[in-house]
Amino acid sequence: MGSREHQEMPIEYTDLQKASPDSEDLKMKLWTPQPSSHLLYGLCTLCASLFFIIIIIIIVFRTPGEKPVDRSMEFQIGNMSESLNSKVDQMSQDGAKLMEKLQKLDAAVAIIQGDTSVGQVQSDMQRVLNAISRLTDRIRKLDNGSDDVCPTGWINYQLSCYFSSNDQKSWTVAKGICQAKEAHLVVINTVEEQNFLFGLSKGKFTWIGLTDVSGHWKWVDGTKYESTPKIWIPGQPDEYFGHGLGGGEDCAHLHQSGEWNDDHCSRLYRYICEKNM
Ligand SMILES: [Ca+2]
Ligand SMILES: [Ca+2]
Repeated sequence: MGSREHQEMPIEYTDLQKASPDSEDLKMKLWTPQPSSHLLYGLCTLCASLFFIIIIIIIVFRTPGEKPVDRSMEFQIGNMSESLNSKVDQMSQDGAKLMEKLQKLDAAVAIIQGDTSVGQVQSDMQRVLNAISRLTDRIRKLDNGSDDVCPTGWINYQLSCYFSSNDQKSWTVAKGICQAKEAHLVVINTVEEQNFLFGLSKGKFTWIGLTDVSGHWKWVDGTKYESTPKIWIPGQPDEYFGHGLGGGEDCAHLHQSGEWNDDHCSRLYRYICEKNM
């Protein structure tokens, strides 16, 4: 089209030469397109708007770039959750173990309360009642002017009467002699009684009512071995087998020091009987 306009220019110029210089037609023919300031302003505004739109798009598309941080946080939260679950499981297991231990303790307490302690308390109460009865008899005898709280030949100490032999017998024979006297081979309940008996034995070998012929040390009157003092000579009881008498050593006696030794029950030693006052 542009080339056709240039080709038509000579024709129009000829027409212009014919036309009046002030005519509107001439002014229209002489006009050439010029960029206006409004158009430039509009273009600038459009460019600026596009620039800002691009900036906003860049910012918007840069936001997903922060997702690795979010994923890292999600990963850390996941790890914390797993760790927390693991700790909860561990606490649950610990709780089960603790409950099991408590049940065992409860069972142990029940056994102690139902067996040893109650039995021992009952035994002690019976001993106290017997002692009260004997004290009553003693007071009655004293009121009647009698001072023989123990039979002739017996020695009183605290709530018991003691018979110290001059002859020597085997442990088994000595036990029988004491029973015949309505007594028993002496049972050492306290350190004080031990000290008294040491004086009574005068440093002689003397049988006491303690034996492990059954495999466990027992007092002849049923007193629990665990509840009494144990005054063995250091290294005793040694269950010595080298004496040539057969077997080991199952019977206890006071040694010269008053401390205890286990010896063969057939040995002939002095003995001490004990019975309640
Ligand atoms: Ca005793
Ligand atoms: Ca011994």
